[in-house]
Amino acid sequence: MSEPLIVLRQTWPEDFVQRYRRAGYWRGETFPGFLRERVGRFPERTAIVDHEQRWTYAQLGERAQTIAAGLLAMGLHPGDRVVLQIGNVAEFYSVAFGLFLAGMIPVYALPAHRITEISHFVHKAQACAYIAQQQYGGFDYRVLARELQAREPGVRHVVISGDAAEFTPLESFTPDPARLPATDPDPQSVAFLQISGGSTGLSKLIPRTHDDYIYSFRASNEICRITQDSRYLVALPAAHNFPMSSPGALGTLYAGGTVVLSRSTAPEDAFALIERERVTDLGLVPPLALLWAQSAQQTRADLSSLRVVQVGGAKLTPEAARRVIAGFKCQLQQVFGMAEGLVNYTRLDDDENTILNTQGRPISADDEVLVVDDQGQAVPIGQSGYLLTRGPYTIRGYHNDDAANARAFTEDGFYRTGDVVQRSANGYLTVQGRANDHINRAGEKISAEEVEDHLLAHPQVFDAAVVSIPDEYLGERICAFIIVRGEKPRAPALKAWMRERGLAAFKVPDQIVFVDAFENTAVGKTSRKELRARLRGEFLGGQSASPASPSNT
Ligand code: OOB
Repeated sequence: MSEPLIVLRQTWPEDFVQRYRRAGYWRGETFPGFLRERVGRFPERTAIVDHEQRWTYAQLGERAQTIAAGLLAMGLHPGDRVVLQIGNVAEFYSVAFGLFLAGMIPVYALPAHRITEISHFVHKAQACAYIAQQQYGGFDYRVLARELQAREPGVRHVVISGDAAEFTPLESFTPDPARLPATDPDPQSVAFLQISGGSTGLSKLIPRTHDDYIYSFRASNEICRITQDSRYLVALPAAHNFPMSSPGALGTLYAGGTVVLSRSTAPEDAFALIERERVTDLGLVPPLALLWAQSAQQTRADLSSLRVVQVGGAKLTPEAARRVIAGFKCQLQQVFGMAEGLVNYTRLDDDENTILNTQGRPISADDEVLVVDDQGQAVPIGQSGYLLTRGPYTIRGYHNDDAANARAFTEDGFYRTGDVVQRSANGYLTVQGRANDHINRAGEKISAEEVEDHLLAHPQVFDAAVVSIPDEYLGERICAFIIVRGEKPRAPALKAWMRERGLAAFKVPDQIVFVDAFENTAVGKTSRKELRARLRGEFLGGQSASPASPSNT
């Protein structure tokens, strides 16, 4: 007997649904329809380049259909949530589209996530399957899969690309068109769950619908002038919202262009690909943009195909922006976005001043932006305030998380982004900082609270406060202040212990400072927020911020 079909929905009020449809944003497109249409229109064009592998649109379509049929044959059902953890390889897209064709809902994990995060996603999404690679970046995901099944009995299916050991090999699936659902999903249903940066505590799951997400990259294509001649390089993790849809790989496929995958972020590897594939567009976080820009000035590789370098995910200072332009000798576009929705771009025809000094303006005329003070009152143009937003591709709530929703959304449906911004008279935003204690480490978002919770589980840690410290290379680095209990652990041992707990390496503190006490803080009287602010202030007053090593070891 088949289980009832679960359809996840987003909760836009009906008047907004009507408005977004009337305006032509939501056109009733779905991911299966998008793929089918492109396969029909561009069968022989190259969709994806991954090392020596080149897939045409027809081949991408066939792979996706085979995967959909294989998953259904295994006993998965439309509506099932499936955690997907695949790096920058072609299968990322065949599996994602395979899940869409089967009516299933991918939950996009990053390759850096470990058992702690993956278990949390499974739990929150009530996922029944996990799809990963045998190995990526030197890590064996079958080990993670074993631990996952031991911890989460609900994960009944594991599919592995490559040598699958005891699990189902992705490559064993065979085509069976008769198995595929006869109808496409409801365009307003949830297509996938994206991972939030996690400003407080653990990451939340972001439900994006077919209609809203397709609108976001269709409109991004227009702003970024992506066409079938575009060749877009994915160097950031493919599962991240920026290289996925701003306009990213999905925008490029929507336009009939070519997606080029890089497994490496080293400039020499990427430059070889740019030259070989005549890459036209790419997106980077600021530290990588600066590193690549510097190398671009010395490289012998031919980068003349580059048209636009996008930088986003963390603040690009005006000076850094200048260096990016000088290094790449092509157009810079700043991108200020969030997986919850709102994306801002500087426009390709903006003047230099705007491109250097702002993080752009929203995609849509119906992106409502409020900049407010502590009391929720709008601040005058040009003054700093908290950014709130609602619009045709910004979620109205996280998946399965009433407590987070009460904090993160206003009663009338605005998302509290947690960003502090200034807005100019013509609607451009300049990011000033964050309202909450989340750390933006080279574009990776880390919750101070989550890291503190892990540290507190260590037997020799009495108390811990985790703060962001400005860092020349990373933008911000993670610093943990620790009061020990009993014998003082060695900092490297403590870091290794955190990694062994199965935590993504990017959350392990870059720096550990042992202190005797958190002075002046009567326990229970000072909020963690104030304590973190004070420690951070003392630290910065006491010593200058020197660059951290880019690795966490
Ligand atoms: C992107 O998405 P997320 O969900 O990883 O992180 C969102 C947060 C923003 O709220 C903001 O705090 C920060 O990342 N951020 C920026 C920024 N772009 C993102 N802060 C300053 N300047 C920028 N340009 O990071 C993301 C999603 C889609 C496109 C681009 C980035």
